[in-house]
Amino acid sequence: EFMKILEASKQFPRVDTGTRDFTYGTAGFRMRADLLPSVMFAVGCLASLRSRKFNGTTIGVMITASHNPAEDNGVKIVDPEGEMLSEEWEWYATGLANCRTPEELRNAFIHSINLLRLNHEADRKVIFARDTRPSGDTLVNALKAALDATNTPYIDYGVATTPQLHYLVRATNTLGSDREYGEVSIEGYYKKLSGSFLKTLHIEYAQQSGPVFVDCANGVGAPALKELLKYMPEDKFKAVVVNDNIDDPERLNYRCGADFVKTQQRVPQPHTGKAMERWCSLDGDADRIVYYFEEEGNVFHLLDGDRIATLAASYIGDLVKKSGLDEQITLGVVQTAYANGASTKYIEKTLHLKVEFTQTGVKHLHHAAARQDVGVYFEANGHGTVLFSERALKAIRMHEPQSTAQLNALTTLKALSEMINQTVGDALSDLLLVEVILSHKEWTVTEWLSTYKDLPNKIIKCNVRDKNVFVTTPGTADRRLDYPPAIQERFDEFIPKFREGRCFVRASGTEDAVRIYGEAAEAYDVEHMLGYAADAVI
Ligand code: 16G
Ligand code: ZN
Repeated sequence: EFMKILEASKQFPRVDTGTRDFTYGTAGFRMRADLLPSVMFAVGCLASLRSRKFNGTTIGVMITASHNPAEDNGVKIVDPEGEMLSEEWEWYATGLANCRTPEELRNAFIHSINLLRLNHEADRKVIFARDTRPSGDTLVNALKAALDATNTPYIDYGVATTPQLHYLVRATNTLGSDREYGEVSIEGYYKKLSGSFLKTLHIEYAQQSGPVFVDCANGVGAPALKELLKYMPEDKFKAVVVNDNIDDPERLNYRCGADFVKTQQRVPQPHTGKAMERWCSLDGDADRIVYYFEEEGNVFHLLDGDRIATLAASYIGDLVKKSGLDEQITLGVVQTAYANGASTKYIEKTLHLKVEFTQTGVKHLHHAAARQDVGVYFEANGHGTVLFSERALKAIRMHEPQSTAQLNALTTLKALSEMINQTVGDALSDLLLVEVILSHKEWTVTEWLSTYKDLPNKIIKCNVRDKNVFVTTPGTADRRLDYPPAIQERFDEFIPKFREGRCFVRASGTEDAVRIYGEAAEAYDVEHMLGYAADAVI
């Protein structure tokens, strides 16, 4: 095996990046696709080790760069339950990916086996998929070469969304157990989503006000949504697929998709919608979704991740009460510092639910949500899901309903727990969730928007000499800085000048820059405050 690694890796030499290292960050490895083949080979080796660590439990590898431009690509590893790679292994990933020669890689591989005390004879299995990027094919070859060299059996699921691969990992590893997650195929994924969606319709179902328009960012979400629609009853679910051109890579995420809409606060271009239509946008690998609509006169209204979190929390919270389970199941919401202050206030004061804050990055939110009976987590950017604990699922299963109302609520709750992707944020599953809730509540987008009023806010990016000197205070979920101390002092001076002012700075995990977030009661105060903040930072 070690000889084979040495030989095979020669085909994928590391591109010279000077003193810059590759790092396995919150989004795995992500960079220009031409730098990636050697990284992909290293990730294949690591996935094989990760699987051996669990005695042959299936590990996933997803090749995607999500909302980045088409010339980028990336890769991340999916752990046995369908969750992100455990943090302590990121160090090994970074170590292997930065080896400069085949000999170094072989040695690092052997070294990892020793440090991790792995039985390197253990069984192993890897499954993988990729998004629609043109570089995907070449990168798959590098991955396969590593899996062959390490004698690792694999299944190639071709082009799929990120959440589909997470689903497949979990389904594979729970097959035959009492926690069976679903059929082990992409078809099984569609069946599970559509089947549970239909079960939510057991009670009277209000026809939605017109179809939902789905901007698929010209990415993998487009074919996936079209496939899903084949399983959905046309009279119950109407969706219009927009931006589905996956044959022209130039168009991927270009002036469309969830990231564009959220950061630019405007509709995807060129715009084809009409006033008051219900729209949403997915990102390039379909793990994020945001909603929006335009009023007459092109007034744009965004319904972002915070809105989806509040909608889901209020609806699921109601269902728990209506089923008579509120003594047994508590609901918690997890947000990051980027969540609009008005959404937090609404969750705490109006919904009377607990909010917990974590650092930015899905893995942090996911773990915090997993500690709740039912944990709703969403980043403002539209990545999120709802997690049902084993305890909650058991309570739902065992509860004897005392009335038809309780029975109905219970049936809906159970169906939702199946329809919502429990492994990771999933734009298609979240789409169905929002549509079900709006229908059941008989709400239009205007009613959804009117639940609370967002505080004006803005995020700016600052290029600084070294973003790594910006160290946030542990336990403050990115809200405060320990270093450089002078910067936090200055923030503490100007923030109180602005009504409902909140402002923080953190190093980006995906770009070589820091981001400053500001929110306040008035839009002009936000601008003013960000001016002070940028002065303090640069
Ligand atoms: C990554 C994270 C996302 C986070 C974003 C922040 C995952 C899968 N993705 O894309 O959750 O919002 O980074 O980017 O964890 P930033 O660090 O550049 O602000
Ligand atoms: Zn994504």
